[in-house]
Amino acid sequence: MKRLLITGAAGALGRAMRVRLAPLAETLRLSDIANLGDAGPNEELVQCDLGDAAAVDKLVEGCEGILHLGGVSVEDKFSKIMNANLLGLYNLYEAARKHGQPRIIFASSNHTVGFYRQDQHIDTTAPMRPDGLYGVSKCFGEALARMYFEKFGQETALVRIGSCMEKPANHRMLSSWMSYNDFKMLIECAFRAPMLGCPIIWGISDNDSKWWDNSHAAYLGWKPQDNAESYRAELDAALGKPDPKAALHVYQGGNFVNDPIFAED
Ligand code: NAI
Ligand code: 15L
Repeated sequence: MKRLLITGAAGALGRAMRVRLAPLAETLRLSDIANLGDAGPNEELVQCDLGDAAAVDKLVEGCEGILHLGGVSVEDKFSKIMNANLLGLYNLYEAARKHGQPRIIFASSNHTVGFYRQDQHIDTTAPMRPDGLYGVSKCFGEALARMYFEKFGQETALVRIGSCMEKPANHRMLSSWMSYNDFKMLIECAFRAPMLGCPIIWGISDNDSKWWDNSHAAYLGWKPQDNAESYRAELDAALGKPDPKAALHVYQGGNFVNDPIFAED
């Protein structure tokens, strides 16, 4: 494509995808509220707040695809979540509606279903069970995207990312982990698919241990290559045997279920 917008480009996933997705577009437009460093040869940098409707409108103009990673990514004060994840998402979808409806990949989260137990296997028809206000904001995001699809035909891949990082950091992530390379391939499949629609996709690698069923999304042709299982021995040696009673090993959302509601200043 000519121009791909990546929001949240200064964050952990944004930095990982900035390099990997360069071949996908003639120009990467990288945006964040935080500093983005120096622009590379095919990069445009835009520092702005997702809560600023006029700035987001300009940000989206001229883009053929959007990877939306920007926003609050853990439990936080509601006012912060509201600005970035609720208002910010509305601003993004309104801008997309005005500017040709570029396909969107929305970084949703496993925390939409965090209160399911790890011995439960679910698919995307399972009712949401968010484990905090952050999870609720991702439920809102999925609902908003769905409404723009039903009403206006706006296509979005709703990727419920498990734990996307270099390697799994604990035993829970033997099930929730997605490698950077598998995420990159999912993004390519979602942008290249002749018809995307508005599917929910579990963002996980081909892990031996699975809670989530992605069979409904086979039409995208995404075949994750990595498997968290190859890190089990390393985790056992570093962390010992997991405590089966700890929230981290009981709930799909792990420790997020114990987060408090953060007080406003
Ligand atoms: P991160 O916190 O490292 O990056 C998020 C970026 O969004 C940050 O650079 C931050 O400055 C930016 N941001 C926050 N508020 C903003 C605002 N008002 N306006 C503009 N930019 C703003 O998070 P990470 O790990 O890179 O995750 C990226 C996305 O993927 C997030 O939406 C997160 O919720 C989602 N996700 C990530 C998972 C993971 O394992 N890394 C798992 C599930 C979901
Ligand atoms: C998320 O949604 C968070 O953004 C990320 O920081 C991880 O904690 C991840 O979920 C997870 O559940 O491991």
